[in-house]
Amino acid sequence: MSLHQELDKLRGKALTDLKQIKDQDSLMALRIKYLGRKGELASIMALLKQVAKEERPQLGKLVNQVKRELEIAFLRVSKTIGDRKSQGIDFTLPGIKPPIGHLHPLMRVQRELEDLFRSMGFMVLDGPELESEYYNFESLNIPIWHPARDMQDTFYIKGGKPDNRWLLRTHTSAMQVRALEKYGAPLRAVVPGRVFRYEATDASHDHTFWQLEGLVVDKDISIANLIGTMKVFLSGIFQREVEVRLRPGYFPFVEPGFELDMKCLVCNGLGCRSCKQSGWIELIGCGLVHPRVLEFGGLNPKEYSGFAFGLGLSRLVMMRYKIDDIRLLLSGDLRFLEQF
Ligand code: FA5
Repeated sequence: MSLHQELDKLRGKALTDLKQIKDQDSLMALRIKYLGRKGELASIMALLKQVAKEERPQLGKLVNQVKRELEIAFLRVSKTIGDRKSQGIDFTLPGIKPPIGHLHPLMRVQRELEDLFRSMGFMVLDGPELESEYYNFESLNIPIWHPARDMQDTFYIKGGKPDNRWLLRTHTSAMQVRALEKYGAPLRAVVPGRVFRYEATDASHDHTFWQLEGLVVDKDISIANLIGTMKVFLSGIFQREVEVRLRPGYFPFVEPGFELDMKCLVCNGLGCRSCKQSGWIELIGCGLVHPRVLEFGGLNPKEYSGFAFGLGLSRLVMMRYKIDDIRLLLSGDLRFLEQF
């Protein structure tokens, strides 16, 4: 058989073998067999030396042509089986949706509130969760004998000074004097964040929950400013007017102080376990900043006044999504979280 015929035979055999190939491993083996360094084509090329000099250029050209043709054929087969194998896809089947995470409902509402308050000219501040007794209580006019300071009410951390221990902050109000110290007046700020209490938990009380503090200090601030701000942000977050009631409430760091309740949206005011059958849910503590707090913040209460509020953000989320147990929020239960 002439070299020419041998080449032709090899070409035909390789192309026929290629048709049987279904996976990359056998393709690789076939490639080595025909195109490898010690493969069949290489042996034919080695024979070129024995051919008469004048025939060599023509035969060499032919060998290269066959080589190129086979390389292209191998590449084509590799691409088709590669697609199918590496992705494991049958394009006729419906696709598999990859799981994509999303924001926790608490964080979603927190960010909406931040945007809302920013649009009203408020700064958004962050504060430490591990706080000193001074900022959490003392600077808020909560004296040492106040029951809120009780070991049973609060999580104290070992260490710290005997007269200024460390604790997990019980409210975002701990940021009031910190903000006044840093930014002075006039001031418009909100502080969203996690707070902690030694609490017997129930459907509307958790030991770890979120609040959003608001603090406005300027000249001639009145209760009208406080109520106006509450109305704007509540209708902003619920996208409609919501029914609220304001009643007197005692907080040592405001004077006068109020509690704002909202008609329970879980039961539409009919009474359920979330609102303890009352039809109303306690949502916000608020009032005009106590002169002592302004003083602690380095301001003259004769010159400045202000209002402050502490929104129960976790409860707002309950109302917004009609969640009937606050403990679900931090339960980590995906069956719950995937509903949002
Ligand atoms: C305070 O925490 C005050 N710092 C609020 C304040 C700020 C008053 C500024 C005046 C001026 P209170 O303990 O009532 O107050 O909590 C405020 C809100 O947090 C409540 O209205 C309620 O919505 C929410 N809250 C309180 N305790 C819990 C709890 N255990 N679980 C979930 N939410 C709670």
